[in-house]
Amino acid sequence: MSTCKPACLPLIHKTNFQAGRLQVAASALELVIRNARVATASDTFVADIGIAGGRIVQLGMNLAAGSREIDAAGRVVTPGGVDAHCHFDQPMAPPLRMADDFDSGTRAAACGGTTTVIPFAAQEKGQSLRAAVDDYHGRAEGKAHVDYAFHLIVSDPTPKVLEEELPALIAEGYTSFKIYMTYEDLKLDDGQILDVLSVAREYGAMAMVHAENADCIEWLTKRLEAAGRTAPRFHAHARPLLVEREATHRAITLAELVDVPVLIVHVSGREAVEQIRWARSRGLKVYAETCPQYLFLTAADLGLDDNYQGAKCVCSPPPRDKANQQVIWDGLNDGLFTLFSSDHAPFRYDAPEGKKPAGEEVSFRHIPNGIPGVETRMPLLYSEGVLAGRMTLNRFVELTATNPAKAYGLHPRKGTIAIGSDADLVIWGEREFVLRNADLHHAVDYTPYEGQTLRAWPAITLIGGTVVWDGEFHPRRGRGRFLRCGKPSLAPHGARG
Ligand code: DUC
Ligand code: ZN
Ligand code: ZN
Repeated sequence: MSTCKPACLPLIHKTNFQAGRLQVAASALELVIRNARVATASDTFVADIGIAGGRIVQLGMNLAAGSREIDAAGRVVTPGGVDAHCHFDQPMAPPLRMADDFDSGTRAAACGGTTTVIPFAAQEKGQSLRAAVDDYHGRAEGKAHVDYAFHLIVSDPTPKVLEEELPALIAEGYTSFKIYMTYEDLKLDDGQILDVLSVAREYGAMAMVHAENADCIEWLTKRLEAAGRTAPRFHAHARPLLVEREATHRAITLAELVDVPVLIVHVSGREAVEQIRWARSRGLKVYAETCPQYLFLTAADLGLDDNYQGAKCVCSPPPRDKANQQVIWDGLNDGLFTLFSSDHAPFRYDAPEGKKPAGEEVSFRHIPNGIPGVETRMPLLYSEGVLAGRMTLNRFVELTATNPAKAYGLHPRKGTIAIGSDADLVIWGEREFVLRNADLHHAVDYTPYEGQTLRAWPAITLIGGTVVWDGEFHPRRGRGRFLRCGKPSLAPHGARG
Protein backbone atom coordinates (compact mmCIF):
# COMPACT_ATOMS: atom_id res chain seq x y z
CA MET A 1 0.00 0.00 0.00
CA SER A 2 1.28 3.43 -0.81
CA THR A 3 0.66 6.62 1.04
CA CYS A 4 0.05 9.67 -1.04
CA LYS A 5 0.33 13.22 0.13
CA PRO A 6 -1.48 15.26 -2.45
CA ALA A 7 -2.56 17.85 0.07
CA CYS A 8 -0.90 16.96 3.32
CA LEU A 9 -0.32 19.98 5.49
CA PRO A 10 0.92 20.30 9.06
CA LEU A 11 -2.40 21.20 10.60
CA ILE A 12 -2.38 19.25 13.84
CA HIS A 13 -0.71 20.23 17.05
CA LYS A 14 -1.24 19.58 20.74
CA THR A 15 -2.34 22.59 22.75
CA ASN A 16 0.18 24.08 25.08
CA PHE A 17 -1.85 24.35 28.21
CA GLN A 18 -0.87 23.56 31.75
CA ALA A 19 -2.27 20.65 33.65
CA GLY A 20 -4.10 22.90 36.13
CA ARG A 21 -6.09 24.66 33.45
CA LEU A 22 -6.92 21.47 31.71
CA GLN A 23 -9.83 20.71 34.00
CA VAL A 24 -11.70 23.79 32.89
CA ALA A 25 -10.47 24.24 29.37
CA ALA A 26 -10.44 20.69 28.17
CA SER A 27 -12.85 18.90 30.46
CA ALA A 28 -15.35 18.65 27.64
CA LEU A 29 -13.45 19.05 24.44
CA GLU A 30 -11.10 16.35 23.25
CA LEU A 31 -10.53 18.09 19.94
CA VAL A 32 -11.23 21.56 18.62
CA ILE A 33 -11.00 22.32 14.91
CA ARG A 34 -10.39 26.07 14.75
CA ASN A 35 -11.65 28.61 12.25
CA ALA A 36 -13.11 26.07 9.89
CA ARG A 37 -15.07 27.18 6.86
CA VAL A 38 -17.89 24.80 7.67
CA ALA A 39 -20.08 23.72 4.77
CA THR A 40 -23.36 21.91 5.23
CA ALA A 41 -26.06 21.20 2.68
CA SER A 42 -27.65 24.54 3.48
CA ASP A 43 -25.01 26.91 4.90
CA THR A 44 -21.38 27.94 4.84
CA PHE A 45 -19.99 29.70 7.93
CA VAL A 46 -16.77 30.09 9.87
CA ALA A 47 -16.71 28.33 13.24
CA ASP A 48 -14.72 26.25 15.67
CA ILE A 49 -15.91 22.65 15.93
CA GLY A 50 -15.74 21.13 19.41
CA ILE A 51 -15.60 17.36 19.61
CA ALA A 52 -15.99 14.99 22.56
CA GLY A 53 -16.89 11.33 22.76
CA GLY A 54 -16.65 11.00 18.99
CA ARG A 55 -19.41 13.53 18.42
CA ILE A 56 -19.70 17.21 17.60
CA VAL A 57 -20.67 18.86 20.88
CA GLN A 58 -20.03 22.55 20.20
CA LEU A 59 -20.07 24.84 17.21
CA GLY A 60 -19.14 28.48 17.72
CA MET A 61 -16.41 31.07 17.86
CA ASN A 62 -13.59 31.07 20.40
CA LEU A 63 -14.39 27.69 21.90
CA ALA A 64 -12.41 26.66 24.98
CA ALA A 65 -9.18 24.81 24.34
CA GLY A 66 -9.37 21.16 23.47
CA SER A 67 -6.90 18.46 24.41
CA ARG A 68 -5.89 18.57 20.78
CA GLU A 69 -6.40 21.26 18.24
CA ILE A 70 -6.41 21.47 14.47
CA ASP A 71 -5.98 24.84 12.81
CA ALA A 72 -8.29 24.84 9.80
CA ALA A 73 -8.10 28.57 9.04
CA GLY A 74 -8.89 29.12 5.39
CA ARG A 75 -9.94 25.51 4.96
CA VAL A 76 -13.29 24.14 3.87
CA VAL A 77 -14.61 21.49 6.26
CA THR A 78 -17.43 19.25 5.07
CA PRO A 79 -19.20 16.25 6.57
CA GLY A 80 -17.45 12.98 5.82
CA GLY A 81 -18.84 11.44 2.68
CA VAL A 82 -21.55 8.80 2.75
CA ASP A 83 -21.08 6.46 -0.21
CA ALA A 84 -24.46 4.82 -0.54
CA HIS A 85 -23.56 2.51 -3.42
CA CYS A 86 -20.39 0.46 -3.30
CA HIS A 87 -19.53 -3.22 -3.53
CA PHE A 88 -16.93 -4.83 -1.27
CA ASP A 89 -16.17 -8.55 -1.13
CA GLN A 90 -19.50 -9.40 -2.74
CA PRO A 91 -19.52 -13.14 -3.50
CA MET A 92 -19.01 -13.82 -7.21
CA ALA A 93 -19.20 -16.90 -9.39
CA PRO A 94 -15.68 -18.42 -9.78
CA PRO A 95 -13.17 -17.49 -11.04
CA LEU A 96 -14.27 -13.91 -10.36
CA ARG A 97 -13.47 -12.20 -7.10
CA MET A 98 -13.74 -8.57 -6.06
CA ALA A 99 -10.39 -6.92 -5.41
CA ASP A 100 -11.51 -5.00 -2.35
CA ASP A 101 -12.72 -6.48 0.89
CA PHE A 102 -13.89 -4.41 3.84
CA ASP A 103 -10.29 -3.72 4.85
CA SER A 104 -8.94 -2.30 1.60
CA GLY A 105 -12.29 -0.90 0.46
CA THR A 106 -12.89 1.14 3.59
CA ARG A 107 -9.21 2.15 3.73
CA ALA A 108 -9.62 3.66 0.27
CA ALA A 109 -12.91 5.26 1.29
CA ALA A 110 -11.34 7.02 4.29
CA CYS A 111 -8.35 8.30 2.31
CA GLY A 112 -10.76 9.85 -0.20
CA GLY A 113 -12.97 11.50 2.42
CA THR A 114 -15.74 8.93 2.72
CA THR A 115 -16.50 7.98 6.31
CA THR A 116 -19.63 5.85 5.91
CA VAL A 117 -20.30 3.22 3.26
CA ILE A 118 -23.39 1.25 2.34
CA PRO A 119 -22.44 -1.87 0.34
CA PHE A 120 -24.73 -4.75 -0.56
CA ALA A 121 -25.58 -8.03 1.08
CA ALA A 122 -26.55 -10.03 -2.01
CA GLN A 123 -28.95 -12.97 -1.92
CA GLU A 124 -28.08 -15.80 -4.29
CA LYS A 125 -30.99 -17.56 -5.90
CA GLY A 126 -32.03 -20.37 -3.56
CA GLN A 127 -30.35 -18.72 -0.58
CA SER A 128 -32.27 -17.23 2.31
CA LEU A 129 -31.94 -13.48 2.68
CA ARG A 130 -31.00 -13.94 6.32
CA ALA A 131 -28.13 -16.23 5.35
CA ALA A 132 -26.87 -13.62 2.89
CA VAL A 133 -26.92 -10.97 5.60
CA ASP A 134 -25.16 -13.22 8.12
CA ASP A 135 -22.50 -14.10 5.57
CA TYR A 136 -21.93 -10.45 4.76
CA HIS A 137 -21.58 -9.47 8.39
CA GLY A 138 -18.82 -12.06 8.62
CA ARG A 139 -17.01 -10.36 5.74
CA ALA A 140 -17.20 -6.91 7.36
CA GLU A 141 -16.62 -7.58 11.04
CA GLY A 142 -13.12 -6.96 12.29
CA LYS A 143 -12.07 -5.41 9.00
CA ALA A 144 -13.90 -2.15 8.39
CA HIS A 145 -12.08 1.12 9.03
CA VAL A 146 -15.22 3.25 8.54
CA ASP A 147 -18.80 2.82 9.68
CA TYR A 148 -21.06 0.82 7.42
CA ALA A 149 -24.66 -0.21 6.82
CA PHE A 150 -26.02 -2.76 4.36
CA HIS A 151 -28.47 -2.61 1.50
CA LEU A 152 -29.98 -5.97 0.58
CA ILE A 153 -30.05 -7.40 -2.95
CA VAL A 154 -33.20 -9.45 -3.45
CA SER A 155 -32.72 -11.98 -6.25
CA ASP A 156 -35.13 -14.68 -5.11
CA PRO A 157 -38.36 -13.22 -3.68
CA THR A 158 -39.92 -16.43 -2.40
CA PRO A 159 -43.02 -16.23 -0.20
CA LYS A 160 -40.79 -16.74 2.85
CA VAL A 161 -38.55 -13.85 1.77
CA LEU A 162 -41.51 -11.56 1.09
CA GLU A 163 -43.63 -12.45 4.09
CA GLU A 164 -41.05 -13.19 6.79
CA GLU A 165 -37.44 -12.35 6.01
CA LEU A 166 -37.78 -8.92 4.40
CA PRO A 167 -40.19 -7.55 7.03
CA ALA A 168 -37.97 -8.84 9.85
CA LEU A 169 -34.79 -7.46 8.28
CA ILE A 170 -36.37 -4.07 7.62
CA ALA A 171 -37.33 -3.91 11.31
CA GLU A 172 -33.72 -4.72 12.21
CA GLY A 173 -32.29 -1.80 10.23
CA TYR A 174 -31.82 -3.10 6.70
CA THR A 175 -34.29 -0.63 5.23
CA SER A 176 -33.29 -0.53 1.56
CA PHE A 177 -32.96 -3.18 -1.10
CA LYS A 178 -31.79 -3.33 -4.68
CA ILE A 179 -33.55 -5.22 -7.42
CA TYR A 180 -32.14 -5.97 -10.84
CA MET A 181 -33.90 -5.92 -14.20
CA THR A 182 -30.89 -7.54 -15.87
CA TYR A 183 -28.21 -10.21 -15.20
CA GLU A 184 -29.34 -13.82 -15.42
CA ASP A 185 -28.46 -14.66 -11.82
CA LEU A 186 -30.05 -11.57 -10.32
CA LYS A 187 -32.91 -10.31 -12.48
CA LEU A 188 -36.53 -10.30 -11.41
CA ASP A 189 -39.51 -10.40 -13.75
CA ASP A 190 -42.19 -7.72 -13.56
CA GLY A 191 -44.43 -9.77 -11.28
CA GLN A 192 -41.58 -10.36 -8.86
CA ILE A 193 -40.70 -6.66 -8.94
CA LEU A 194 -44.30 -5.81 -8.06
CA ASP A 195 -44.14 -8.23 -5.13
CA VAL A 196 -40.94 -6.69 -3.78
CA LEU A 197 -42.20 -3.13 -4.29
CA SER A 198 -45.33 -4.06 -2.34
CA VAL A 199 -43.19 -5.05 0.64
CA ALA A 200 -41.31 -1.74 0.35
CA ARG A 201 -44.64 0.07 0.43
CA GLU A 202 -46.04 -1.89 3.32
CA TYR A 203 -43.02 -1.49 5.57
CA GLY A 204 -41.69 1.92 4.47
CA ALA A 205 -38.46 0.64 2.90
CA MET A 206 -36.67 2.04 -0.16
CA ALA A 207 -36.43 -0.01 -3.35
CA MET A 208 -33.42 0.71 -5.56
CA VAL A 209 -33.63 -0.46 -9.16
CA HIS A 210 -30.92 -1.39 -11.67
CA ALA A 211 -32.84 -0.44 -14.79
CA GLU A 212 -31.66 -2.10 -18.01
CA ASN A 213 -33.77 -4.34 -20.25
CA ALA A 214 -32.27 -7.85 -20.04
CA ASP A 215 -33.84 -9.24 -23.23
CA CYS A 216 -32.67 -6.32 -25.35
CA ILE A 217 -29.13 -6.72 -24.01
CA GLU A 218 -29.13 -10.45 -24.71
CA TRP A 219 -30.50 -9.99 -28.22
CA LEU A 220 -27.92 -7.34 -29.07
CA THR A 221 -25.09 -9.31 -27.46
CA LYS A 222 -25.85 -12.41 -29.55
CA ARG A 223 -25.88 -10.38 -32.76
CA LEU A 224 -22.60 -8.64 -31.89
CA GLU A 225 -20.95 -11.95 -31.03
CA ALA A 226 -22.20 -13.54 -34.25
CA ALA A 227 -20.53 -10.68 -36.13
CA GLY A 228 -17.28 -11.22 -34.22
CA ARG A 229 -17.67 -7.96 -32.34
CA THR A 230 -16.51 -9.04 -28.92
CA ALA A 231 -13.95 -6.37 -27.91
CA PRO A 232 -14.66 -4.40 -24.73
CA ARG A 233 -15.98 -1.41 -26.67
CA PHE A 234 -18.96 -3.46 -27.88
CA HIS A 235 -20.20 -3.54 -24.29
CA ALA A 236 -21.59 -0.06 -24.95
CA HIS A 237 -23.19 -1.22 -28.22
CA ALA A 238 -25.03 -3.97 -26.34
CA ARG A 239 -26.43 -1.53 -23.78
CA PRO A 240 -27.55 1.61 -25.66
CA LEU A 241 -29.43 4.38 -23.93
CA LEU A 242 -32.83 3.05 -24.97
CA VAL A 243 -32.20 -0.18 -23.07
CA GLU A 244 -31.88 1.92 -19.92
CA ARG A 245 -34.77 4.15 -20.95
CA GLU A 246 -37.23 1.28 -21.39
CA ALA A 247 -36.37 -0.31 -18.08
CA THR A 248 -36.45 3.02 -16.27
CA HIS A 249 -39.91 3.68 -17.65
CA ARG A 250 -41.05 0.19 -16.65
CA ALA A 251 -39.65 0.53 -13.13
CA ILE A 252 -41.46 3.86 -12.76
CA THR A 253 -44.69 2.33 -14.02
CA LEU A 254 -44.46 -0.67 -11.70
CA ALA A 255 -43.81 1.66 -8.75
CA GLU A 256 -46.77 3.82 -9.76
CA LEU A 257 -48.99 0.76 -9.88
CA VAL A 258 -47.94 -0.19 -6.36
CA ASP A 259 -47.98 3.47 -5.26
CA VAL A 260 -44.52 3.45 -3.73
CA PRO A 261 -41.41 5.65 -4.15
CA VAL A 262 -38.58 4.15 -6.15
CA LEU A 263 -34.92 5.05 -6.60
CA ILE A 264 -33.25 4.48 -9.97
CA VAL A 265 -29.55 3.86 -9.36
CA HIS A 266 -26.51 4.64 -11.54
CA VAL A 267 -28.39 6.70 -14.14
CA SER A 268 -26.11 7.24 -17.13
CA GLY A 269 -27.69 9.63 -19.60
CA ARG A 270 -30.39 11.60 -21.31
CA GLU A 271 -33.02 8.98 -22.03
CA ALA A 272 -33.38 7.67 -18.49
CA VAL A 273 -33.21 11.26 -17.21
CA GLU A 274 -36.13 12.18 -19.47
CA GLN A 275 -38.21 9.35 -18.03
CA ILE A 276 -37.45 10.46 -14.48
CA ARG A 277 -38.32 14.08 -15.28
CA TRP A 278 -41.56 12.92 -16.87
CA ALA A 279 -42.44 10.87 -13.78
CA ARG A 280 -41.64 13.78 -11.47
CA SER A 281 -43.80 16.11 -13.58
CA ARG A 282 -46.67 13.72 -12.87
CA GLY A 283 -46.04 13.96 -9.15
CA LEU A 284 -44.51 10.52 -8.76
CA LYS A 285 -41.89 9.95 -6.09
CA VAL A 286 -39.09 8.80 -8.34
CA TYR A 287 -35.55 9.44 -7.09
CA ALA A 288 -32.28 9.07 -8.92
CA GLU A 289 -28.62 8.41 -8.28
CA THR A 290 -25.68 8.98 -10.60
CA CYS A 291 -21.96 8.23 -10.37
CA PRO A 292 -18.58 9.72 -11.37
CA GLN A 293 -18.20 7.49 -14.43
CA TYR A 294 -21.11 9.27 -16.11
CA LEU A 295 -19.40 12.64 -15.64
CA PHE A 296 -15.79 11.76 -16.34
CA LEU A 297 -15.77 8.78 -18.75
CA THR A 298 -17.25 8.22 -22.20
CA ALA A 299 -17.80 5.15 -24.33
CA ALA A 300 -14.48 6.02 -26.01
CA ASP A 301 -12.79 4.89 -22.79
CA LEU A 302 -13.96 1.35 -23.62
CA GLY A 303 -11.52 1.56 -26.54
CA LEU A 304 -11.67 2.95 -30.05
CA ASP A 305 -10.25 -0.28 -31.46
CA ASP A 306 -10.07 -3.84 -30.23
CA ASN A 307 -7.55 -3.05 -27.46
CA TYR A 308 -8.52 -5.00 -24.35
CA GLN A 309 -7.52 -2.11 -22.04
CA GLY A 310 -11.05 -0.82 -22.50
CA ALA A 311 -12.13 -3.58 -20.10
CA LYS A 312 -10.94 -1.28 -17.33
CA CYS A 313 -13.98 0.92 -17.95
CA VAL A 314 -16.61 -1.79 -18.46
CA CYS A 315 -19.45 -1.02 -16.11
CA SER A 316 -23.21 -1.06 -16.42
CA PRO A 317 -24.84 1.05 -17.62
CA PRO A 318 -21.83 1.99 -19.76
CA PRO A 319 -20.35 5.50 -19.94
CA ARG A 320 -21.99 7.51 -22.78
CA ASP A 321 -20.71 10.64 -24.57
CA LYS A 322 -19.85 14.26 -23.80
CA ALA A 323 -23.41 15.47 -24.44
CA ASN A 324 -24.73 12.97 -21.93
CA GLN A 325 -22.10 14.04 -19.40
CA GLN A 326 -23.64 17.52 -19.60
CA VAL A 327 -27.11 16.06 -19.07
CA ILE A 328 -25.82 14.47 -15.87
CA TRP A 329 -24.18 17.71 -14.69
CA ASP A 330 -27.47 19.51 -15.32
CA GLY A 331 -29.39 16.90 -13.35
CA LEU A 332 -26.98 17.14 -10.44
CA ASN A 333 -27.50 20.89 -10.28
CA ASP A 334 -31.22 21.16 -10.87
CA GLY A 335 -32.30 18.58 -8.30
CA LEU A 336 -33.06 15.66 -10.60
CA PHE A 337 -30.43 13.61 -8.82
CA THR A 338 -30.67 13.07 -5.11
CA LEU A 339 -27.52 10.99 -4.72
CA PHE A 340 -23.97 10.92 -6.06
CA SER A 341 -22.43 7.51 -5.30
CA SER A 342 -19.35 5.70 -6.54
CA ASP A 343 -20.79 2.30 -7.55
CA HIS A 344 -17.31 1.07 -6.61
CA ALA A 345 -17.25 -2.47 -8.04
CA PRO A 346 -13.57 -3.41 -7.91
CA PHE A 347 -11.95 -5.95 -10.24
CA ARG A 348 -8.25 -6.13 -10.97
CA TYR A 349 -7.41 -5.63 -14.65
CA ASP A 350 -4.51 -8.01 -15.08
CA ALA A 351 -5.87 -10.87 -13.04
CA PRO A 352 -7.64 -14.18 -13.62
CA GLU A 353 -10.22 -13.28 -10.95
CA GLY A 354 -10.77 -9.87 -12.55
CA LYS A 355 -11.12 -8.35 -15.99
CA LYS A 356 -9.27 -11.28 -17.63
CA PRO A 357 -11.31 -14.20 -16.29
CA ALA A 358 -9.13 -17.30 -15.92
CA GLY A 359 -6.34 -15.28 -17.57
CA GLU A 360 -8.17 -14.81 -20.88
CA GLU A 361 -9.10 -11.74 -22.86
CA VAL A 362 -12.76 -12.65 -23.15
CA SER A 363 -15.80 -11.39 -25.05
CA PHE A 364 -17.29 -8.26 -23.50
CA ARG A 365 -20.18 -10.44 -22.31
CA HIS A 366 -17.87 -12.13 -19.81
CA ILE A 367 -15.94 -9.11 -18.55
CA PRO A 368 -16.99 -8.47 -14.95
CA ASN A 369 -19.00 -5.28 -14.74
CA GLY A 370 -17.74 -2.53 -12.52
CA ILE A 371 -14.98 -0.03 -11.90
CA PRO A 372 -13.25 1.29 -8.78
CA GLY A 373 -14.20 4.74 -7.47
CA VAL A 374 -14.80 4.84 -3.73
CA GLU A 375 -11.62 6.85 -3.10
CA THR A 376 -11.95 9.27 -6.01
CA ARG A 377 -15.70 10.04 -5.80
CA MET A 378 -15.45 13.02 -3.45
CA PRO A 379 -12.22 14.61 -4.82
CA LEU A 380 -13.43 14.33 -8.42
CA LEU A 381 -16.70 16.12 -7.68
CA TYR A 382 -15.05 18.68 -5.41
CA SER A 383 -12.43 19.45 -8.07
CA GLU A 384 -14.55 19.41 -11.20
CA GLY A 385 -17.81 20.47 -9.59
CA VAL A 386 -17.09 22.94 -6.80
CA LEU A 387 -13.68 24.31 -7.77
CA ALA A 388 -14.42 24.37 -11.48
CA GLY A 389 -17.53 26.45 -10.76
CA ARG A 390 -20.04 23.86 -11.93
CA MET A 391 -21.68 23.26 -8.55
CA THR A 392 -22.06 25.06 -5.23
CA LEU A 393 -20.23 23.76 -2.20
CA ASN A 394 -23.54 23.22 -0.43
CA ARG A 395 -24.93 21.13 -3.26
CA PHE A 396 -21.72 19.07 -3.18
CA VAL A 397 -22.32 18.34 0.51
CA GLU A 398 -25.95 17.52 -0.10
CA LEU A 399 -25.22 15.04 -2.90
CA THR A 400 -22.23 13.31 -1.35
CA ALA A 401 -23.17 13.20 2.33
CA THR A 402 -26.45 14.68 3.53
CA ASN A 403 -28.87 13.20 1.02
CA PRO A 404 -27.41 9.67 1.16
CA ALA A 405 -27.62 9.79 4.95
CA LYS A 406 -31.22 10.99 4.77
CA ALA A 407 -32.22 8.64 1.99
CA TYR A 408 -31.15 5.61 3.98
CA GLY A 409 -32.12 6.62 7.51
CA LEU A 410 -28.69 7.59 8.88
CA HIS A 411 -29.28 11.34 9.25
CA PRO A 412 -28.53 13.38 11.39
CA ARG A 413 -25.99 11.06 12.97
CA LYS A 414 -24.24 10.97 9.59
CA GLY A 415 -24.07 13.37 6.67
CA THR A 416 -24.04 16.74 8.41
CA ILE A 417 -22.10 19.01 10.75
CA ALA A 418 -24.39 19.63 13.70
CA ILE A 419 -24.42 19.29 17.46
CA GLY A 420 -24.80 15.60 18.25
CA SER A 421 -23.67 14.32 14.87
CA ASP A 422 -20.74 11.93 14.65
CA ALA A 423 -17.49 13.86 14.23
CA ASP A 424 -16.89 12.43 10.75
CA LEU A 425 -15.31 15.32 8.87
CA VAL A 426 -13.17 16.21 5.90
CA ILE A 427 -10.75 19.16 5.97
CA TRP A 428 -10.04 19.90 2.34
CA GLY A 429 -6.69 20.66 0.79
CA GLU A 430 -6.74 22.54 -2.49
CA ARG A 431 -3.88 22.24 -4.95
CA GLU A 432 -3.39 20.77 -8.38
CA PHE A 433 -1.90 17.33 -8.82
CA VAL A 434 -2.11 14.47 -11.27
CA LEU A 435 -4.03 11.41 -10.11
CA ARG A 436 -2.04 8.17 -10.16
CA ASN A 437 -3.25 4.74 -9.18
CA ALA A 438 0.03 4.27 -7.32
CA ASP A 439 -1.17 6.93 -4.87
CA LEU A 440 -4.54 5.29 -4.18
CA HIS A 441 -5.35 2.84 -1.41
CA HIS A 442 -7.71 0.30 -2.96
CA ALA A 443 -6.50 -3.16 -3.98
CA VAL A 444 -7.24 -2.60 -7.66
CA ASP A 445 -4.34 -2.38 -10.12
CA TYR A 446 -5.71 0.62 -12.01
CA THR A 447 -7.94 3.67 -11.78
CA PRO A 448 -10.07 4.71 -14.74
CA TYR A 449 -9.03 8.28 -13.93
CA GLU A 450 -5.25 7.76 -14.28
CA GLY A 451 -3.56 10.99 -15.34
CA GLN A 452 -6.50 13.26 -14.59
CA THR A 453 -5.59 16.59 -13.02
CA LEU A 454 -7.39 17.18 -9.73
CA ARG A 455 -7.50 20.39 -7.74
CA ALA A 456 -8.34 19.03 -4.31
CA TRP A 457 -7.96 16.09 -1.99
CA PRO A 458 -8.82 15.62 1.69
CA ALA A 459 -5.99 17.06 3.78
CA ILE A 460 -7.48 15.34 6.82
CA THR A 461 -10.30 12.84 7.25
CA LEU A 462 -11.64 12.33 10.76
CA ILE A 463 -13.90 9.55 11.93
CA GLY A 464 -15.49 10.00 15.33
CA GLY A 465 -12.97 12.78 15.96
CA THR A 466 -9.99 10.55 15.20
CA VAL A 467 -7.66 11.36 12.34
CA VAL A 468 -7.71 8.47 9.89
CA TRP A 469 -6.05 10.23 6.95
CA ASP A 470 -3.70 13.22 6.96
CA GLY A 471 -1.58 12.36 3.96
CA GLU A 472 -0.92 9.03 5.62
CA PHE A 473 -3.47 6.41 6.43
CA HIS A 474 -3.95 5.64 10.13
CA PRO A 475 -5.67 2.26 10.24
CA ARG A 476 -8.59 1.62 12.54
CA ARG A 477 -9.27 -1.88 11.26
CA GLY A 478 -12.30 -3.41 12.92
CA ARG A 479 -13.35 -0.15 14.54
CA GLY A 480 -15.82 0.68 11.80
CA ARG A 481 -19.25 0.04 13.29
CA PHE A 482 -22.28 -1.57 11.74
CA LEU A 483 -25.13 0.96 11.51
CA ARG A 484 -28.75 -0.04 11.62
CA CYS A 485 -30.62 2.23 9.24
CA GLY A 486 -33.79 4.02 10.22
CA LYS A 487 -36.66 4.38 7.81
CA PRO A 488 -35.56 6.16 4.62
CA SER A 489 -36.86 9.72 4.74
CA LEU A 490 -37.71 9.54 1.04
CA ALA A 491 -40.10 6.63 1.53
CA PRO A 492 -43.43 7.11 3.26
CA HIS A 493 -43.93 5.31 6.53
CA GLY A 494 -45.39 2.06 5.44
CA ALA A 495 -48.73 0.86 6.69
CA ARG A 496 -46.87 -1.56 8.91
CA GLY A 497 -43.66 0.47 9.16
N1 DUC B 1 -24.51 -2.73 -11.22
C1 DUC B 1 -24.04 -2.21 -10.13
O1 DUC B 1 -24.80 -1.64 -9.38
N2 DUC B 1 -22.75 -2.24 -9.85
C2 DUC B 1 -21.79 -2.85 -10.66
C3 DUC B 1 -22.32 -3.46 -11.87
C4 DUC B 1 -23.75 -3.33 -12.10
O2 DUC B 1 -24.26 -3.75 -13.09
ZN1 ZN C 1 -26.54 -2.03 -10.75
ZN1 ZN D 1 -23.44 -1.24 -8.03
